[in-house]
Amino acid sequence: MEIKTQVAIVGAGPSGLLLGHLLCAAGIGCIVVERQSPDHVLGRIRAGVLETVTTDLMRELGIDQRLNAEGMVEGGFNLATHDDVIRIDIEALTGRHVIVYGQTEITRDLMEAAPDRGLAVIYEAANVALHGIESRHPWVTYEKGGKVERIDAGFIVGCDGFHGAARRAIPAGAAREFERIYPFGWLGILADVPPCHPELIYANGDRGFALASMRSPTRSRYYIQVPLTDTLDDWPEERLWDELEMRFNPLSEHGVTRGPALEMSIAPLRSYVFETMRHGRLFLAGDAAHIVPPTGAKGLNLAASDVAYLSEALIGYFRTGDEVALDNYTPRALARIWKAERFSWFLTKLMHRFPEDGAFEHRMQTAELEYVASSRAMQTAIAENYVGLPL
Ligand code: FAS
Ligand code: PHB
Repeated sequence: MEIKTQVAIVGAGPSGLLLGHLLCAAGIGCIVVERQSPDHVLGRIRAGVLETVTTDLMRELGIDQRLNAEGMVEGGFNLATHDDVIRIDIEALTGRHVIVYGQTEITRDLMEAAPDRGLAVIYEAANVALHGIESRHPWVTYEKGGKVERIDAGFIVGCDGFHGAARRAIPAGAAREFERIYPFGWLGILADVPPCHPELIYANGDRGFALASMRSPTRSRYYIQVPLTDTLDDWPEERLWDELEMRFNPLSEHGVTRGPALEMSIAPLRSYVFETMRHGRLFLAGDAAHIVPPTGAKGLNLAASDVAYLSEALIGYFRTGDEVALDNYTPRALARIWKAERFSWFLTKLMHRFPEDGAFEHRMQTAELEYVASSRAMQTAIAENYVGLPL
């Protein structure tokens, strides 16, 4: 079967679905092809903190009902050492806030609203391949039900994450890559237990980094820094709950409540930027183009700002033929991406124990945290970045 559309989107994660909704809402024809099943996509437990950049898009699309009902507005978050808690009052310092609402729920809301929007999403599309990206008539092929299908499009947008096919379709040497791989990972657990504290706590204690987050007043999300050599076999639930109690009971209002894990996973940490987000008629958005360590809660929100810029440029092109905004997409998006990369790297360096660090580096972390505690200017700088820099 041959299909023609204006924009073919590869990947139905937050980037692909947000972009598909925005284009569809503007009357631009688009189709999303996703290699996994809907349940598999929803089964990935990832981000938890949304900037208003992201929630504004959901409101603009009229898909923010559940987000407004269930999202937890957070006017502050906490940085802690093993025995001291510094509250960053983002509401007082910036007049803005963040919303705690899982990426899974954002994806579910976007998925469920797709049929009413008229957004076609093809799941379980195997072996997606991109063709003719340097021509004016690119196309995507994929396999489904034992047949090879083809989608001819005016543009292709790679929203297929870090391990997707789109970035790899760009010829080697066409872009500079920047990468830092961190010497540790995050072990995460999701459980239906009440959070230990009303706001997030990022802790840099003697035993390393830990994060107490949540999804709702009855569902918690915790992380601890683990060596890259660790696997889930090294972490029976009880051992992890012991660690979390040690780290957060002295710091939190309620103390840690144990419960059976709904999910446990270990995620590697990396900073990565692919310094072009366009090659011919192929664009990249979200994790397909960049990765941040989750410390700054930027990953999902950067995907949203990419999509905000790109949808505006594509809609403008299809309405007026003007290509200026398309030409400006890469520099415009990269300007915000690099600032988020910096903030995520800064907070990762400040809050984690690096194996190669010695006593001097630990003193630097201690001094920096003491300065944060004493300086409204430093707290404002952190708050501005945490709530998200302007588009
Ligand atoms: P995604 O990776 O979410 O989606 C890409 C989609 O493309 C997937 O559905 C995939 O199946 C599909 N795909 C891939 N290859 C394909 C192909 N060849 N053909 C068709 N489809 C294909 N961010 C935060 O802000 N906070 C966090 O705590 C946080 N934790 C994370 C934990 C982990 C383990 C990971 C990997 C990321 C985490 N992130 C976090 C970042 C994460 O939330 C991303 O920023 C976000 O998922 C980006 O969304 P997408 O760009 O849509 O990419
Ligand atoms: C989460 O709740 O999953 C979460 C929150 C903040 C982060 C990272 C992860 O910085």
